[in-house]
Amino acid sequence: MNACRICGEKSIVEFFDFARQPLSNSFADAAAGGREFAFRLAAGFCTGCTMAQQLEEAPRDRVFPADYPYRSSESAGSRRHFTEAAKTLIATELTGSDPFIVEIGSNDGIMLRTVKEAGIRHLGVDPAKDAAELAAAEGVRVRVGLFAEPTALEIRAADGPANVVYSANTISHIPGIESIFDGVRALLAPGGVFVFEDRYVSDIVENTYFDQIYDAHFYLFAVRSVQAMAARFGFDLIDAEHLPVHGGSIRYTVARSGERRPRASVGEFLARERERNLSDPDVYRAFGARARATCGNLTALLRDLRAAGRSVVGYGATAKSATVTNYCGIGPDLVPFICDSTPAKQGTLTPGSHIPVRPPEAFSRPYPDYALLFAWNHAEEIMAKERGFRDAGGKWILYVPDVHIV
Ligand code: JHZ
Ligand code: ZN
Repeated sequence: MNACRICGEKSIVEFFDFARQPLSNSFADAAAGGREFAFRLAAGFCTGCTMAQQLEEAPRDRVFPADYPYRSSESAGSRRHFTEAAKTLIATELTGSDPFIVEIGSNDGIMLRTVKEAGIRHLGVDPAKDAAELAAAEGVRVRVGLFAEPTALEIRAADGPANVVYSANTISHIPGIESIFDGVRALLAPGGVFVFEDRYVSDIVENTYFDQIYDAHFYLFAVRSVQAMAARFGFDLIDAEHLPVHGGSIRYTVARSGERRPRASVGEFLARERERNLSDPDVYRAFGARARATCGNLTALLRDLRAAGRSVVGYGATAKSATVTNYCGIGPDLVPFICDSTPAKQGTLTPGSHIPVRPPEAFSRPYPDYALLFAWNHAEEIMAKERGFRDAGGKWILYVPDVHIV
């Protein structure tokens, strides 16, 4: 039995085994043709502290290399979301004299651009050098590297303590999470807050978003498990807010223990999670069974369409799609290419499944009969942008919450 990465108890119940999987963002490696790194992707639930997590970890320097291709500002929805996030922090937590905010995993600087424009002191930290350079080109202050206590101490010595440490879609990606909390403790000013957003396991389970499990997403956070984790490292969870991004996320706000009174939202989420039996391993096992059924239904549909001579193209070479294509066994024979707007992904191959990635312009030359939407979390934006596809009689295939055609 595996030991929990948070509480150390040997109390993890395995609920899904995806077998060997590649790294979800290693598009360039796949295209280079050598042997691709693979690891066992499996998920379990800790009956001790309630944290859902992976059973084996892919090395972080491989998961987040200098040429990590994901760009946070690639979608209009994401740009809007991070502009709003920055404005909210500016209005609520960055109101004192000469405030300072540090972002862990700042990517191309999309959130900090708004902070910079407001004239507020800031620093982004990210190991993805290529993305950090894009942030710097926008005038955002960045430091290339991983965030941990030594980094935090250096930042504090140079810039003073931070009123806010913010992070989106990053904290759940870091197995050795104590290094993050040690760093935050060293960096936060008295009364400061650590605000982080990550996908919500309740939404994942409820909607069978099995593709949200891949190398980077080491933990699947819930309000209860995050509260327990924060307490373990000397912090109180003082607020939780549901966000619609990525199929449902939560913005957690934590403060040093005893510094701030928790808001009512925390208790409300805990009650809802009890109602949904989110601490019952059977709920996760049932999710696993539904995910297997989805895979079977999706490959059956794609094979039927191929047999009927219908063309299918993928849309959005997401990290999530690595799990779908590799676990379900979908290769270029069923989906000959995937369109994606990210320049760093175009001209490469999808990790493991080796489906060519092409620019969105390839979509209409000519339109396929069907498009498999891997970027389902951007459905509205993409379907609006690709209105011509529907007008030409094209149909979208979705596989969450189950396989259906729209
Ligand atoms: P999207 C990544 O996951 C990785 P992914 C990471 N682990 C994470 O947690 C989240 O992001 C935040 C393309 N696209 O956002 C761009 C179009 O082609 O679902 C992207 O490659 N046309 C850090 O990769 C992909 O789809 C469009 O119009 O699952 C979307 O990726 C739009 C809107 C997007 O995240
Ligand atoms: Zn645990």
